[in-house]
Amino acid sequence: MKEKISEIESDILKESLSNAKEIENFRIKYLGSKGKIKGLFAWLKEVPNEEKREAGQLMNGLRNKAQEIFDTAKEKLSTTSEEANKIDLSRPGDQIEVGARHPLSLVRSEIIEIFNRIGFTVSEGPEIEDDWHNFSALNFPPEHPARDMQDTFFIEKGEKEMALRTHTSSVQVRVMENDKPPIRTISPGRVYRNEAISARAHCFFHQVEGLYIDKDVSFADLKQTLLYFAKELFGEKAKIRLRPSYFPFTEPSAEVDVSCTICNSKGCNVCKYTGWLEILGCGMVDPNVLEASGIDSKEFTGFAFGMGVERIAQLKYKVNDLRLYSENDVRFLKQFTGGI
Ligand code: 2NL
Repeated sequence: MKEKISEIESDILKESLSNAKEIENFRIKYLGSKGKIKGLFAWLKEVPNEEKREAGQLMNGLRNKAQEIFDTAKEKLSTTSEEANKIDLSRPGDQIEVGARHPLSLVRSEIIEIFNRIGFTVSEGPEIEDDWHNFSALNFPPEHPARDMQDTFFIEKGEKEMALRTHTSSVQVRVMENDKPPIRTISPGRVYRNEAISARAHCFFHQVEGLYIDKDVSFADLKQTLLYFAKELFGEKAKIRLRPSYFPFTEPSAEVDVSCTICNSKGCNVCKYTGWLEILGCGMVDPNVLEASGIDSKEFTGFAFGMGVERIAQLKYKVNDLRLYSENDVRFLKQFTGGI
């Protein structure tokens, strides 16, 4: 009997009690209702009377020892995990970095707001277009260079040959096909050109195009609308000038310059000492374009214009490399604050 007790005692001392599972196993093995110590007490009946007293004391001692080892291990475990979970509420919080809006998105919003104020709605459409909406409906002749693989990204989509839109005029064709005049809308969006990437060119950029169709819309309406736009965007002192130009979808067509806001038209390296900055292209919608979309060109006339958001943002924020817009370098992006 004594041997059995000392054997269990030495076993107890050898046990490892470093985690909750081991501690629980210890309890079951020695102190539980089917444990080894309980088993010893059951034997006590068979111990001869003269030895009972001593055996009982030894067993009680063993049980108390096991209980003590168990209690100490359990307490140690709970204090260490409590220690680890303790949160120091007096510590300062982590700094949360506040982002800034992308310059292109700031400028796009500004352009949209300016045209919203004079009744233009916003229309959007697909970036993958068919030939009709991107070229044919816009009066591009079949052999026009823009239809070349070198200028446009073509993609095969099922039976039909599709292309990444090269301008958002395609969205406006859809508007003309679906709505009746008067139409007064702008279409902001991403457009694609098959060009080598450099500081001055990228294979995608962002446009805002505008379209106004009604009875008796004239070139004077176009000029005044664009003057209003230039003043809202660049300040009350801004002047505009129009130079004759050519686009397949407008006739007559013009390119619009705004007086250089950087040097007050005195001449600087941004305006290349001309005092003027080119900001957009425009013109009266070609009657062929109106007819292609089902609008009677004898009853209605319209003007249209298109501008590059990168170009306007470049002038506003003096960005000298187009690639900065799409590299997502935080040192660049952090510089534009226009509210979140
Ligand atoms: C530019 C020039 C322009 C248009 C876009 C247009 C749209 C329709 C009909 C006629 Cl549906 N014209 N858009 C007109 C003239 C110029 O963009 O330099 N864009 C960056």
